[in-house]
Amino acid sequence: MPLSIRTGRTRLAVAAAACAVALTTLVGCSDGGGGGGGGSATTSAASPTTGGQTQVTIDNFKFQPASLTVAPGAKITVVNNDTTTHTLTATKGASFDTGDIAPGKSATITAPSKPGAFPYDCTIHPFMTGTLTVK
Ligand SMILES: [Cu+2]
Repeated sequence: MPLSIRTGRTRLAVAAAACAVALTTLVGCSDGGGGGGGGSATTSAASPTTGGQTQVTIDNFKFQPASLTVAPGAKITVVNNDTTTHTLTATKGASFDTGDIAPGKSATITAPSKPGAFPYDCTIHPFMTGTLTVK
C-alpha cells in the first residue's frame, strides 16, 4: 500500500509540471500573435472607409467628377482620357500635383491628411477646375 501511494504522487507532480510549461508557452504565443493581429486588423479596417470613388477622369478638358470627397490621406488615381496633356494641381491650401499626365496615361496623388476643401486646376488649362474635399 505505501509504495503505490508514493508512485501516484510522483506521477501527479510530473503531470502538473508539464501543464505549467504548456500554459507558459501558450500565453507567450497568444500575447505576441494577438498584439500583431490587432494592429493589422485596425489598419485594414480603415481602408474600406477611404474607398468609394477615388478616381478622377479627365475627358474633353473636364475633370470628372469635378467635386470629389475622400478620406484623409486617400490615394486618388487621375486618368487622362483626353488627347492632350493635363495636370491636376492644387491651387490653394494643399500641395498635391500629378505633374504632366500624357494622353492615355494616369497618375496618383495622395489627399491631404487634414479635412477641408482644396481647389485644383490644370496648370496647362487653368479654366479646368475642380475641388477635392477631405473629411
Ligand atoms: Cu489641361
